[in-house]
Amino acid sequence: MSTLSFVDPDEIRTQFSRAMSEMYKEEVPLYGTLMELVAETNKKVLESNKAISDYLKRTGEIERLEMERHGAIRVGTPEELATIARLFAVMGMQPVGYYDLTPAGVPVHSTAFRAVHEDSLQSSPFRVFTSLLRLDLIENEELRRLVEIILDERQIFTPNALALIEKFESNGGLDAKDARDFIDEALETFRWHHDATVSAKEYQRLHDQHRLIADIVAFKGPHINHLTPRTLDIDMIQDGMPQKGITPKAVIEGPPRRACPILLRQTSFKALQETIVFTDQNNSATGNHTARFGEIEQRGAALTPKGRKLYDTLLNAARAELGEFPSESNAEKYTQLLEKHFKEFPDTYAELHDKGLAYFRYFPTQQGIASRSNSYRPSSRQDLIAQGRIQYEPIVYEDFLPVSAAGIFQSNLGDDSQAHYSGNSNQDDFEKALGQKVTNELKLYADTQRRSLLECSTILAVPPLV
Ligand code: OOG
Ligand code: NI
Repeated sequence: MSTLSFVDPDEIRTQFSRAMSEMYKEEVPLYGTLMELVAETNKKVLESNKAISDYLKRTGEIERLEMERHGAIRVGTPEELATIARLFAVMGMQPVGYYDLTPAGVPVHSTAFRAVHEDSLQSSPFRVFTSLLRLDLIENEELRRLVEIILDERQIFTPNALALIEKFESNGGLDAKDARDFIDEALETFRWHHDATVSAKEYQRLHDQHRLIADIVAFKGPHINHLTPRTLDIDMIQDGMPQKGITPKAVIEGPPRRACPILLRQTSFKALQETIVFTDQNNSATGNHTARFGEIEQRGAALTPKGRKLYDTLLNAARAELGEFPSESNAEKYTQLLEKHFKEFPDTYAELHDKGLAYFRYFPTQQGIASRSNSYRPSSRQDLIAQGRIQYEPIVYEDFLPVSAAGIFQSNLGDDSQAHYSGNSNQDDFEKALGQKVTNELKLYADTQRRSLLECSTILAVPPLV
């Protein structure tokens, strides 16, 4: 078979992300309402803020804005995780980063499946935050055994999805028809099923251990539990939600509002209570389950290890001074504390750049191209910047933040479910389950930065810049 007839994995991901959004809008109508609010807000920002709109046009981000979203799923076994990795690979998504959620009392560890090259991210930035249940943290042996038996019996992939994954792997791609079928079949894994696979009593036992365990174990598959569009002004969304009949979580996770956004700010609306049917019930006798919600994010610059260290220090300082978990009752105080502590974090792109706090992409300027000469020997990239031959823009942070993710989990599990796990972070176990190593996200940003510098040196005909 010729590779010419294969559909580009970036294209499969784009279409899959769209199909997933359509399905979720139907399943959770409030997500549709949230999408409308995001579209209205982004439009307002683009109309009133020329600097942002110019910036998004310059970097091409304006084209991915509408498509921008991430989702999240939770799987139960190493086998499910390994097969999910193969399914996402068909769409050009690789596991990036390792997140340990146990310090926040959530018995999972996670990665994010996403595209890794800047060109692929540009065509579709769709990511899926994927968590694996840590069965080793369930202390009750009998319950652990029950979980194993239930999970052993389920198959979360359709036979056709599995066949198409194999076809992709052996042929190196899928043609147009197979790609279309693959999207339909893959979607089934993420669909909501209102009939549980356990009895009411079993559900209660799982739920009593941890609400998340019931969500992972009691259903036919790892239903998508939220989808998240990207907004240009998350504070405006947080304030606008109640007017649309949406209840936001108490605080926005991540850094405070800034002139130069960094990393990721997130908020969500609380999970909905949904009717489910247990195996020992029928449609007239039903139970309830709370799991699915909507989230919104605002993304900013990716930070270098030095920048990230400063971020973690300031965030921890603000939280330590608050002295308790951020909640409705201390939300205002938390915002003030964040703002106070983050005054230490430089808030101009020039400082973020010169102090090595964030990653940047470099572009040759018109002037640089016009004055290109083979005899010019710059001593550093700072020279070229000072002479106006190259320019830079921050690289968007494509990943997640463990403290924020924990806050999102918690707000949707209810505040009554704080558990304490003594087990430690176990990236090795996670990678064994996954069947591969996760990519270090910082390396990807450094690679993108380096590639852009090399491109500048080629275009400007100067020796390779570092
Ligand atoms: C995942 C929560 C984390 C995020 O955006 O940080 C997350 C989950 O609830 O399964 O999605
Ligand atoms: Ni999320």
